Amino acid sequence: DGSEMVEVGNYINANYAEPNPEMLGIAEGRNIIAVSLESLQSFVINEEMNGHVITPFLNELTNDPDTFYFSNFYHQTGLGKTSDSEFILENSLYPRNGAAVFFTHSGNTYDSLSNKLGENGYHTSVMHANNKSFWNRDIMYDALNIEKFYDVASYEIGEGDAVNWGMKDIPFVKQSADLMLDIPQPFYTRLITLTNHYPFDLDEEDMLIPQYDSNSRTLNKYFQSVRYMDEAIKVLFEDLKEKGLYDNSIIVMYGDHYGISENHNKAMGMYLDKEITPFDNAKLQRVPLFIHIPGYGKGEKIDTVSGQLDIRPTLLHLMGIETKGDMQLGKDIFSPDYEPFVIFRDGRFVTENYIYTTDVCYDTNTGEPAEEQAECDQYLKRAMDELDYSDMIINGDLLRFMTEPENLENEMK
Ligand code: GP9
Ligand code: MN
Repeated sequence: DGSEMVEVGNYINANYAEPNPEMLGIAEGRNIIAVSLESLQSFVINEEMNGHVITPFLNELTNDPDTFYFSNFYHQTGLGKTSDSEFILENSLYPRNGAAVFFTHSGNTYDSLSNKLGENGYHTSVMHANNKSFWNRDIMYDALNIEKFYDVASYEIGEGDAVNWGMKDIPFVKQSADLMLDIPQPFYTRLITLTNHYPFDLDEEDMLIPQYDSNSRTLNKYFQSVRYMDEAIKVLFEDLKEKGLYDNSIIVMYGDHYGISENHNKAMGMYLDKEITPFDNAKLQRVPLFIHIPGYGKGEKIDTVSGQLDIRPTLLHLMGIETKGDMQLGKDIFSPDYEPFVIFRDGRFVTENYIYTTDVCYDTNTGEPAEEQAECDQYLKRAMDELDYSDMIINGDLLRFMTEPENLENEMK
């Protein structure tokens, strides 16, 4: 109700992180091309598998002067997997616990990234070669004010173009770049890749490295499948350049959620050469984030602890769009007020010094339980509060009060 709105609003205002004046608007007016990297976790970046480089193109980007690469960045998704990552990116709110918010709250009012960019003259869309109703996307995209959904019907899937869950990523990114040529600029489009999805099956010709040799067929195929996705991203960059879409765009790429679950701890332990503890499992929730700004030249590797909820404010500020007063729970990672504190949907959290999981406060430096378990207590309380506030916003459909303030006035009478 209205009083919840006031309480949540106070919390959000108190936690607002101002944009960094040096970063505000550095990508203003450019097109935004976001890429959801299916099931991509950070543990493969800048690493090898039995002597084979797994992500050669992305590795190059981690050292590229036009790129910010975030190496300590966490997914914050729950059961809604890809759809949760979309929800987080668009709204900077937590998804729901135990249910996919794309199904349960598609009737809400949202102030999404797409909505905000739309208000600033952008044409907004999503590109994904799957049925439009998967994850209830067609309905939720209306609620998120996404102008156009290029679903499977927008793609031509020729012979040999499909594997595993559907259209292969390489033909998908090529046709997506073609589709972009028809969108009036500036545009914000989000590509959702699909090939690197469990069970990670590929056609022979797309196996660019061998499989791994553990007791987990899933992990064995994962490396090979990730290698194919890396190739697809390289093709996307080439195509954007060829089509003249590259120079005037910003490309934001992020892993949507983990691909290898805890069921494969034994095989993962063999690959990482250590026994996987709950501390390691939490660290394995890192997914890569790349913000690539052609011609920028001052990119860096950033090891700040950060998470998916931070993308919306960070990106909007880079585009020169302010977010003060927005009902978002993430923070601009470049802000001088940024606090490294990432809360997972299931209540685990990560700070610079601690990782809290399975009711234990771990020291991030040693990976062992902290000597003072109470060090986590203040964060634990805040983590619970923040998840509650997010649930309050979603369950109470509080954003309707933003678009129709008279509703709030009436409720407060
Ligand atoms: C399906 C794709 C994969 O359209 O987004 O979904 P996931 O299983 O990863 O949530
Ligand atoms: Mn996914």
